[in-house]
Amino acid sequence: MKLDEVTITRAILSEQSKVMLDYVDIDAAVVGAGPSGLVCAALLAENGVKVGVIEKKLSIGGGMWGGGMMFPRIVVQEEARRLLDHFSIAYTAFEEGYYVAKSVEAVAKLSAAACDAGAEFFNLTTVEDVVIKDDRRVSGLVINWTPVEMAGLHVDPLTIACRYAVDATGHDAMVARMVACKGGEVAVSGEGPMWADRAEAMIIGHTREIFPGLVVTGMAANAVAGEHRMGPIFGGMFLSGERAAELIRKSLR
Ligand code: 48F
Repeated sequence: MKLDEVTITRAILSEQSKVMLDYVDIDAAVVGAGPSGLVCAALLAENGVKVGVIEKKLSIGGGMWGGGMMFPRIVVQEEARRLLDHFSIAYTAFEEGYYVAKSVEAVAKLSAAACDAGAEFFNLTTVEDVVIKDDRRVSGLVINWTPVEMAGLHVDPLTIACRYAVDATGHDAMVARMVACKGGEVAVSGEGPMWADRAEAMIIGHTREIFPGLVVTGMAANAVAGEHRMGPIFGGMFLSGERAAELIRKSLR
């Protein structure tokens, strides 16, 4: 078979343009492809929700790749072990209730699960603003290519519509901050110092719809609430992603 560069180009442009047109209006837009966003997206997609994951970096996986201080292992506690099983992430038992998984495998399996279930990924894409109209609800996201932002180019963004936006942007809680600074009744307290036990216990309660149409999950949920950080234990991230998916699924039903 003789290969033609222009056919390769047409293949990419044609397929991706179709997807982008289709995803201009979606049920759930998950901002950030770290562990909480990936779990949320995978579980939403598994339940038939049309979900797009918008990730500003080239790579998917957020802070999970690096494990603890670049030792590529994550710890997951008993309460979240069923989610390791659900996503077929292998683990070994350490002490009672502590399980250790490979960070690379965790990212790969969560990403694969989200893809298999039908979630679409838009990497290299930064959310730079939100749409809030008279109904005082986040009804869309303003997006641009990350390299545009990095180069400081003056290029206007595009906008997608969503029934729900999920702030899974981690420690910075970027979408919540956008809503707060655009006059939404949202306060972002910022995360507290390390306290793994408390941070993991509280994160599920902090995973909630903080403004109509905006659900926070993962470290963003703790940062909004002024809650502690937890370091490289990831059960809370998985459970928070699951909780966010559950909230949205129930509300869309
Ligand atoms: O930080 P991140 O992994 O978020 P998470 O799911 O997990 C936190 C843990 O990794 C760890 C921890 C717990 O165990 O403390 O830190 O809460 O992933 C957040 C993702 O959001 C992307 C960012 O590149 C990262 O991959 N992101 C941030 N801002 C934007 C964004 C934005 N404006 N638009 C698109 N993506």
